[in-house]
Amino acid sequence: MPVSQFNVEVMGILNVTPDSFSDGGKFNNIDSALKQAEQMVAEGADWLDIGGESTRPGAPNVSEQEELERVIPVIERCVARFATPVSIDTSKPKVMAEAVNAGARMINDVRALQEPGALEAAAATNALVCLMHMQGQPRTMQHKPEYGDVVVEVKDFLAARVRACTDAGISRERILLDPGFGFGKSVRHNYELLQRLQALHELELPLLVGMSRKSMLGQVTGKPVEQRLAASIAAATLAASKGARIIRVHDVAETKDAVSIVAAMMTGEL
Ligand code: PT1
Repeated sequence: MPVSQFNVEVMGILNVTPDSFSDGGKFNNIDSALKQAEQMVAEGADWLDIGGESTRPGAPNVSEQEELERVIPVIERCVARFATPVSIDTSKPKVMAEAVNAGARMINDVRALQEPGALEAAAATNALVCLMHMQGQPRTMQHKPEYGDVVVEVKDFLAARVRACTDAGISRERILLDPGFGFGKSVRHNYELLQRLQALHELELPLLVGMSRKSMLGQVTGKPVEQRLAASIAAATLAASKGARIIRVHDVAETKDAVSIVAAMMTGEL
């Protein structure tokens, strides 16, 4: 990679999933999501990734109506209030369309536009599209993930999805790729993907990666989710040094500092 092309963006995670312990209803959720967004913007987030469907291992499905009610009001308010571009984390065509209509600039789909109507919905926008690899579905994906060569299989899958996108009228300039850490992968699979992340550069598209607080970090450090900051920073630093373009994280300020050190090393620009 030419040093002049080195730049890493930090994407802040904004989950808009209901708080079952709060009886304040949807207003409370919108309010607390906006407070969180405001903090991530102040910390220098380059993107806000807004999602209303949890896709972590074991998570249940959410209805279209529920997802729309969770994310659209938050996207509208973030777009109105902040200059930071917004990404919508969804697999549902209707949510993609309404989110972009509300001002979202990236469609981040952990199912890589494989749901019926998703390719067409994305093609009808001019948003960026992040295509992620997942083996199986969130509810069951960690049961027994198996691969021949995980890197080859992820790369072949992503190449096929890029082709499906370009066939549907989504130009390559709009596409980012994500290996999908923690999505139907054993701890060994995840670290092999991280070690060989450069192999995905052969597809010649920017990479987005998310390892923040994930169990692949807990399985090495033995720490619960609320004590994975240092491991998350290490993972972000490694991904940045291997040329990832966007790092999706919970802890924006800390990750910005970490990737700024990688950038200083890679470019010599201080
Ligand atoms: C991701 C990602 C995402 N991750 C993109 N979008 C999640 N593009 C949601 C665990 O093992 O990596 N890339 N949207 C969150 N998913 C997980 C998966 C959360 C695994 C936790 C784990 O702990």
